[in-house]
Amino acid sequence: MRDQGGNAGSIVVLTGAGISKESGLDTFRCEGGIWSKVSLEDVATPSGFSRNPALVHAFYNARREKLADPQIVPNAAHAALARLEQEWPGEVMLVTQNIDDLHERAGSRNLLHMHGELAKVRCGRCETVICWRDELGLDDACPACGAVGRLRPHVVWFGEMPLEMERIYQALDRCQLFMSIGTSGHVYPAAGFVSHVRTYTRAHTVELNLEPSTGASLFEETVYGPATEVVPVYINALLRGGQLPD
Ligand code: BV8
Repeated sequence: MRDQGGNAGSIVVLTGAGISKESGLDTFRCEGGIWSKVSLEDVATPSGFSRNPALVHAFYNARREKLADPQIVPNAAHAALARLEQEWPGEVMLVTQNIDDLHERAGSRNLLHMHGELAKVRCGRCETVICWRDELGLDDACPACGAVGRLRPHVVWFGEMPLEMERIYQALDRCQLFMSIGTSGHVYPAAGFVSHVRTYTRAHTVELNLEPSTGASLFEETVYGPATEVVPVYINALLRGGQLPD
């Protein structure tokens, strides 16, 4: 489908932890997932951080260390999304719930991390955001203002406002295709994007996931299977056809 101007049409892609699963990173709600090992209230809420900052630092230090493992690399699904952005003649906006950097490392550039980034920390005093790939602890000082023990992961916890929401809704409002990949559809506002698109646009909506998400019935099209299989096939067909589905 081309928009009124005969343009190729713009695409918004939402990804979740499932797209990084085959790269070796855990998901949250699958069997054996992150939330089956630790309580999200303890490690992914502001109250958990103020109650026990050392526990939260240990949780994110372990995930930062895992992400630094040379075995953890982008997979074919990440690569296919980077290719879509490079080769699709219209805009491709990638919105990820993930805090890993696998999309960047695969080559995606028009990318928004709505839940923050594991490789960044933020100062609770001066709000400066700093790249940080090492361990973070209560003895560390902010490189910008010098405050000690005030650094926290630059990650959006439950009850905190996700990042870049205005840019995300602007992209959703002008898209002709909305793709949701590797997410269970549990966490809002991301889980509400498909309803927003269905309500305010005529965009085609497709879910590509290992199994039906909570919001599966809201998608016009659904494709199930491992991301490294179904995502490249779907994107190759899009690029070959040069048209968005009606
Ligand atoms: C906010 C921290 C408001 C980073 C995370 C209605 C409206 C608005 C808010 C709410 C609402 N109802 C409830 C809320 C509150 C809450 C919420 O949604 N709670 C849920 C649990 C009900 N939302 C919030 O608090 C959000 N903030 O709304 O603020 C506000 C307003 C004004 C002022 C201030 C605030 C903040 C949400 C962000 C929380 N942070 N994580 C981190 O540590 O990573 S969320 C956490 O879940 C992760 O970030 C993750 O990204 C996110 C979503 O999970 P998924 O990515 O979907 O992962 P999951 O394991 O669930 O699923 C994986 C899927 O992959 C599965 O479907 C599986 O089948 C599939 N899969 C597995 N393997 C493969 C695969 N697919 C393909 N291939 C494979 N190989």
